[in-house]
Parts: sequence; C-alpha cells; structure tokens
Amino acid sequence: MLGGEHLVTYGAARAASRAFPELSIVHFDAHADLRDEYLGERLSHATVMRRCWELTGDGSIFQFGIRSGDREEFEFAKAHTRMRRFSFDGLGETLALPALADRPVYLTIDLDVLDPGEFPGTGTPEAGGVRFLELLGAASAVLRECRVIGLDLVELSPPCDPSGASTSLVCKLLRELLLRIRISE
Ligand SMILES: [Mn+2]
Repeated sequence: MLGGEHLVTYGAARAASRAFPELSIVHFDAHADLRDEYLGERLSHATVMRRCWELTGDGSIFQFGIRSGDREEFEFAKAHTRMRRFSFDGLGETLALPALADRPVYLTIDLDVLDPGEFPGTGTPEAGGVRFLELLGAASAVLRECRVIGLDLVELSPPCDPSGASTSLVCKLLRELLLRIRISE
C-alpha cells in the first residue's frame, strides 16, 4: 500500500489481523506513533501504532529507527513493544525471534525514518535518520527472512520537496521492494 498519512496503515493492519490473527508488525519510522491520542484525536498519524498494538497485543510490534516521541510513548514501548532507537541495529537477530520468524508479518515503512538530508519530502522530518541503502537493506532483510503478508510505504509529501528528489528516491525504493516480494502459494 502507498500512502499518504501514516494512519492509513491502521486500516490495512486491521484487515490483515482479521485474515491473520497471529499477525506481527515491523515498523520503520522516526517517530514512535504510540500516543493514545493526539490533538484530541485517537485516530492520527501520531497514534497509529498504538491502535495497531490494540490489534496485535504485547510483543508483536517491532520498531526501528525511532528518534522522536514523548516520555509516555517510550514508557509504553518498554512495556508493550520492542523498540530500537535511531537505527536498524539488532534487526537480524530480531527477525529470527519466533514472533517474526514463525508468524505472518506486516511491514510498515514511514519514509521519515530516512534522514531529511536525503529525504526532505515529508511532513514531520527528523534529523539523525538512516540512509537510503540502509533502509533498502533492512526492508529487503524483512522480505527475505519473514512471511510478509503486506507492506506499506507512507508519508511521502511531494510538495515538501519541490526538487523532486524525494519522490524519485521513493520510486527507486518501491521498484526495488516490488522486485523482492516473494509470492507464495
Ligand atoms: Mn513518522
């Protein structure tokens, strides 16, 4: 699925969790997205992973690249999700855990996990992000090691980068990931 506001992930994850009740979610993002509400809304790009957690339960959401969130979100993550800050460190060993290796996986990629120096075309850029090749490598590892039943790329906002470089980066990423999707019977 291509987005758009990250909240669109909730609809896809909800459908996926109905079809695959044992669903786990891998989440690449600059932001924790674990708020219970944001600006009075329970449904928001800032709450989307909290709503997804309500679908999957504890220990089923694996977050990487996170470098923005409030104290409550990081406390929530300690108790309910598995979070790696700033990078994809530990991804390989994480993918071998039974919660990912033995269960259907949904992969959600908020493109703002990338560094805004390389990818400024997004609504809430955060310094200190990963590079294109790191993201491609990490997403490829998930597609290679897990039974990925759905994935999304979200939060490209072309008007935020009139040069067009961000859009061309995402086109390249999309093409490479499409080539890596394994179709199983
Ligand atoms: Mn984000």
